[in-house]
Amino acid sequence: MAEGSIFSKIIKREAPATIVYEDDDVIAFVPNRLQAPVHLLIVPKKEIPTINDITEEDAMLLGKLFLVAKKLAKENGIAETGYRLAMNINEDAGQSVFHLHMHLLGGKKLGPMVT
Ligand code: D5M
Repeated sequence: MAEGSIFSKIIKREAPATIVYEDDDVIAFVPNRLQAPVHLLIVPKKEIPTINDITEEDAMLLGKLFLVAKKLAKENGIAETGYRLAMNINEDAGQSVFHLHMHLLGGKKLGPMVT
């Protein structure tokens, strides 16, 4: 399901995005609709639709997402003030792009998690 998603197109430079980080395994870019003053998406290049699809062999990759999140939070000046890392999984959580991604949100006092 992640094949050919908009995120795969961004990774392959077939769709535009403001990319703020990239290495062999992970890319991070600005979403097209900001939900906080600082809002970034941290995305594994591997096409994994949701957390339901991860396996043991993805453990290092998932750890890398957190390391990139930590670095980007620091770079954006929100490491100390606070930020939220969030993943939406499937319909009830409102997942709209079925290529695994972590939202990094901050730059203001964030509201409650469950709405
Ligand atoms: O989050 C999906 C996220 O993907 C949401 O922040 C919008 C973002 N998005 C969707 N299409 C694009 C493009 N073309 N560029 C940049 N960002 C995009 P979810 O958790 O699945 O609701």
